[in-house]
Amino acid sequence: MSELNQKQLLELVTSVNVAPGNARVRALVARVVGDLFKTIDELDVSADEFWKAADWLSRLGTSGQVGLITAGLGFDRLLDIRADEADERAGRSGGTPRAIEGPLYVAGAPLSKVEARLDEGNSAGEVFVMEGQVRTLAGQPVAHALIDVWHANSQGGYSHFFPGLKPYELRRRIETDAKGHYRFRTALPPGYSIPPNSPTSELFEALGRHGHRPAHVHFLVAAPGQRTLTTQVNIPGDTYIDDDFAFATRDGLIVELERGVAPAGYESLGISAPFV
Ligand code: MBD
Ligand code: FE
Repeated sequence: MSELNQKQLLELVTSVNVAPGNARVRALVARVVGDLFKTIDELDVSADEFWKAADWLSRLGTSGQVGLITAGLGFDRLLDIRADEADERAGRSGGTPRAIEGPLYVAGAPLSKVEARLDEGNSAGEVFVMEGQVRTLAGQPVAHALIDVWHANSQGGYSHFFPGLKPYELRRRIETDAKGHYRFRTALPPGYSIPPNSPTSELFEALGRHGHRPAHVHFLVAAPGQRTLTTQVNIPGDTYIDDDFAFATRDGLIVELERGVAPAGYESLGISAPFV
């Protein structure tokens, strides 16, 4: 092809020459590639640096860490901030704040009605029970809502991603009763850390950032005719409660723990006083 300057090259990269293609994709690619061309030019990126970055991206993909880096670079929280802003504009305020799904959700966990044990009686950790009620923003109970709950084990690892856990260990779906109530028993999780010696940890080291999340439990709450809520609760007292690498903690999501108390009426979940 003929000689090209940078501007001509960028125009050619996203010019239509075979089929109409997809205008939205073209607009997005033109902007992102244009911004990268500009970055390379203005920050004087060398060929070595560029190919090192390309290699890092390849390794990131193979290691399955794309969803980890999007969270660590703030994209997941950005989408939540934008969703919050849209809610505010639409006058939908209040309710449990949303929090990012993260990269470790697995669909299809065992389903039970009203209550569940996530730990199957063999996960190490402090016994933790939680109960609640699913309500609409107007405060109406939501009958038969479906709640997905998932969290890490005592090593900070999630089933399906970390060796040594059974399929769906520490993951359950619970259908609420007619008044929106649910409850579960599990093993209180510790925090999560980015796997060492991985593409994500490499970038975080270069950025001088840590890769820790405070202890948390994830929820996905769905019901017919309702918008789905993706959220988390945080366990108080964690070192990283205000310093989450994934920017997913929120003030309204830190639960209060009552320690050393055997809740009454939990015999079906294997709890009876005196509490051990
Ligand atoms: C997690 O456990 C998590 O919840 C998020 C958001 C990112 C990485 C690991
Ligand atoms: Fe998590």
